[in-house]
Amino acid sequence: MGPSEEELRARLERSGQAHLLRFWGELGAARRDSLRATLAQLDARELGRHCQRAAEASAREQGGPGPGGLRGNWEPIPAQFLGSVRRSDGAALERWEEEGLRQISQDKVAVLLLAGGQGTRLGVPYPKGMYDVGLPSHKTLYQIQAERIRRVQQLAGGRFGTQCTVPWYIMTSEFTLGPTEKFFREHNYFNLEKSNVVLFEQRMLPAVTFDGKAILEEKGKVAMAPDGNGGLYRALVDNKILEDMDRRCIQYIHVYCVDNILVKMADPVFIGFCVSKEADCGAKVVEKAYPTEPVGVVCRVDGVCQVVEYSEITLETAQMRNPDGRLTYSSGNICNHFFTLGFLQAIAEKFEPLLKQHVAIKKVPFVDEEGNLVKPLKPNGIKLEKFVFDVFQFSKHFVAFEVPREDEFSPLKNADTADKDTPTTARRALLSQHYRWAVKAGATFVDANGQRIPEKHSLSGDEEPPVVCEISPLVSYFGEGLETYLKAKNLQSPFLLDEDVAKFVAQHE
Ligand code: UD2
Repeated sequence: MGPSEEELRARLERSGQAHLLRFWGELGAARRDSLRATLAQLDARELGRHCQRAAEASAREQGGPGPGGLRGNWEPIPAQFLGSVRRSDGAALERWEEEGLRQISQDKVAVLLLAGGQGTRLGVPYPKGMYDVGLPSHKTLYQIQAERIRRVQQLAGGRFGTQCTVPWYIMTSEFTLGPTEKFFREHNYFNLEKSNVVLFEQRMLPAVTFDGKAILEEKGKVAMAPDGNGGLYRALVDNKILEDMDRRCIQYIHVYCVDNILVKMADPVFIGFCVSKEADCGAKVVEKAYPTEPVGVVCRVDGVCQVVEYSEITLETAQMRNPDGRLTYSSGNICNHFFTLGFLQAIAEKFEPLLKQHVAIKKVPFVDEEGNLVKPLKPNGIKLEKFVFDVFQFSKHFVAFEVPREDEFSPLKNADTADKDTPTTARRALLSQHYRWAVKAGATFVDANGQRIPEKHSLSGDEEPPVVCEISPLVSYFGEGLETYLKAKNLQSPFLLDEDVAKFVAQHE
């Protein structure tokens, strides 16, 4: 039932938010119940404090230099904390891979997907993970990820003779939970064990005006947004996820964002690298492509490893270059993080309240005093968000690991009207990678007349491959094992190597 109208009104008055009931008299029973439920869940005192904090934080941001200004003693991430695929020899990479696979084979590794974002830039009304970028298979991002989990389980289990599981934790929000759950159910959890796919929900926070009033988006609805991907740490506690991990004897967690089509889930090399270095916290990075690329920069400020987000770094800092012409702050965050369970427990128990509140100033539609719906032309609202990487400062042993962009990073952020990070660029990055794998495995592509199509050997992720070749993650996780199916084969474009084709070839060899 929740609090009565009088109780609600009294509480909201005490926290300076009584305007939220302005249209109460006009609301029907259903809308009253829903507004009451939102307000009850917010807790009036907490709401008052949140509104005040938001107004203060935005006033501070607008007043002085942003946190990305050159305050404090900045330096790029020192070499001793930075591993690199390109700068490591084959033996080291194999050792890390072996170590990672060993941990996976012993059921000590979980993956955790951050999928609570609204995907505003892409502009689709459903969760981004359900997006199909137009591959020949028409697999969605969720399906690709599920299949990579299945494959890495097979690889680790095969190497060490175990049956192992990589549980998949998925953080959603009010916007994404329902459709994500339904999608997984309809697709039979992509043949993963349902009990090993754990969906949970992050909290929502109200958007606030510059003078500290929560915004009514409709007469009976407060404008709410997820509390940022750093809302993860509260959500882990709210939903008892750390207990679940502990019960499963998980020790290492790979956290990643939903939209990178090349993401290597539970990447054995990254896990093995972090475990070998005895890190409690780690981040994958790529070399930044250009100064204003929308990725955070991993660096040290006053001796503390952290990420300075792209929205908060000054242009001047972002553009700084070394004498050799390379960007000084070149370690681009790709939202792929490694945490030990012990580290996450320490964050949950001690440090979460200390995480910074980041301010985003947005145009938030609202109802005016007369009840008219207004779509503001200028920003009018403040949203406070926490960032997932802000816990790095509490790490006792932080490492970063640089990976080749063309193998590991192609995010889907924008609709195809933009020129970067679109469905087209994501599709191209994946198909280029699969083409490179196929050529390396000894495949030859021929046209309709049987004429050989000359290979392109040094194809970057930005270039259209000469043919269309897609390889199912169920057949190969990082290009391994393809010779069996592709060596000395003449293939015609478009070529799709899925599980059935692989089985057929294996049976007829
Ligand atoms: C993120 C990183 C940025 C860079 C970039 C690479 C953060 C804060 N920034 O920026 O440094 O690595 O990715 O692609 O990590 N999400 C939630 N709940 C929320 C908000 C977001 O789960 O309340 C998820 C979202 O679904 C996505 C991930 O967090 O999977 C990243 O969110 P984003 O796309 O808004 O982040 P972006 O591109 O600004």
